[in-house]
Amino acid sequence: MANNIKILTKDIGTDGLESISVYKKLGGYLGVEKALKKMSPDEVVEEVKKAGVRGRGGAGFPMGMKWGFLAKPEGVPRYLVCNADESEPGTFKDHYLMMKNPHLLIEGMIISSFALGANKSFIYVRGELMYVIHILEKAIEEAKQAGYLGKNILGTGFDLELIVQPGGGAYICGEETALLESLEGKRGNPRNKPPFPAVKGLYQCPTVVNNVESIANTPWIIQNGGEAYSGIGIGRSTGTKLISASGHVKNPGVYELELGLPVEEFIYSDEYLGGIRDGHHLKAVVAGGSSVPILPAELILKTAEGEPRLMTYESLSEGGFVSGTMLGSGGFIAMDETTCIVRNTWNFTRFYRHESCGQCSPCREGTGWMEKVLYRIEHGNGNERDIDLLVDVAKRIEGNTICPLGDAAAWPVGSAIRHFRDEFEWHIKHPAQATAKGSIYSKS
Ligand code: L3W
Ligand code: SF4
Repeated sequence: MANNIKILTKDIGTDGLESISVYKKLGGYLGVEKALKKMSPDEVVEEVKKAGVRGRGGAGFPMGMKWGFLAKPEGVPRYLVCNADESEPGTFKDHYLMMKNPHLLIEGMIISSFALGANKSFIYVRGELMYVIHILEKAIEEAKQAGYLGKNILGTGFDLELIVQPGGGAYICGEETALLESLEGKRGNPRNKPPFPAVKGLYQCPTVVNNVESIANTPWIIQNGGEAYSGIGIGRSTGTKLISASGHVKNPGVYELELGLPVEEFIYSDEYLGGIRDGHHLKAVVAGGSSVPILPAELILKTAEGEPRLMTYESLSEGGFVSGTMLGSGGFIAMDETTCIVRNTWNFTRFYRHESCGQCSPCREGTGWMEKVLYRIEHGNGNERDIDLLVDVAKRIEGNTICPLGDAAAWPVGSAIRHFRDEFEWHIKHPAQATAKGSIYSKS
């Protein structure tokens, strides 16, 4: 592993970085100069493939492979859409990156649009982040004035119009096909896949949808080469990853770390989270945003086989859904022993019930049902059959819906019961204590 390399955050902290003059002084837009003047679109795609960078929105799908799937029918426009609708509970890294270094994303959008042959590209930003939208619009105007956007960019003949679109204000609009519907001016309902957006996306034209962090990696990849990028990280988890850390840790915030860092080092070293708040200890972690399975402390630090768990796609999912989880979008939520897992699970489920678009019955009905059962357990009205009922409902949702929101609602419930069943049973057996104000589960 390289040592503590920063690709996305290296300049953050420099005064005035959001202005093009400061960004350029630090080497900004050299990636665009190189890609547009010295490389062909296919050569840019090739470098991204070599880099092995995996989609940073949550699914980890190889970015270069997705680019390679883009259909290119004669005379049909192609689009690049940046998914900046970050709404996953526990995930706030794209927000941070756009706010602190907007030109990095814009430079990435220009390089990526050039590679894909898109002349009109969109950044779909979570609607609540109006100030981020203003920062991006200002930066786009500066880039236009400097000749990096518009017609005949840098005299190369490449045209690009870049549009910032405020999101529809719903979590589901971050699902790529719901996002495309919303961008077309419709209600953000997910579409069935296939066809994938790479074949039929925006206005039924071939479209690549990539996350902010994925696109922001491209200027570095072009400047340093795909091979250099793939030399960072471990195995198929190449490069660095932004992690947004929250919960009961001493130093919450956004961190860029090289993939492969041991989870234990990430939690306990002063360079990162600095450990759990004084007088408390780690109980559980949700490593990749609220949608991924929760793990108890012993399984997040080490796999069931006793191997140290690493911050990689592979290591975090080691053990499958029996004893593993997912890196997901990198929303790392650490909980100490004062956390009531039943309450936490109810809270997550309440979120998914509220955000379900209602198109498929297992998700629409199942999230509501799980929320009601969790509410009654948490509020002292649970009965012995409720735990198995929750497991059953979660299983019936999983894999049976149009989009991943259904799975995302089922996994936290299934994993919380798998690892903390005694806590659910305690709530049912001790209704008075479970309902006490500020009730915290305690085995004592
Ligand atoms: C062409 C094929 N394209 C796959 C593309 C597909 C998409 C990407 C990944 O969900 C996950 C979800 C959340 N031809 C293709 C193809 N593609 N096969 O590859 O696709 P998929 O279906 O694996 O995932 P997804 O629909 O993108 C994303 C999880 O992320 N998640 C969500 C976090 C939410 C945020 C946020 O708020 N920003 O990050 C966290 O873990 O549960 O499993 O582009 O088109 N044959
Ligand atoms: Fe809508 Fe839920 Fe179906 Fe996704 S899984 S399409 S959110 S009802």
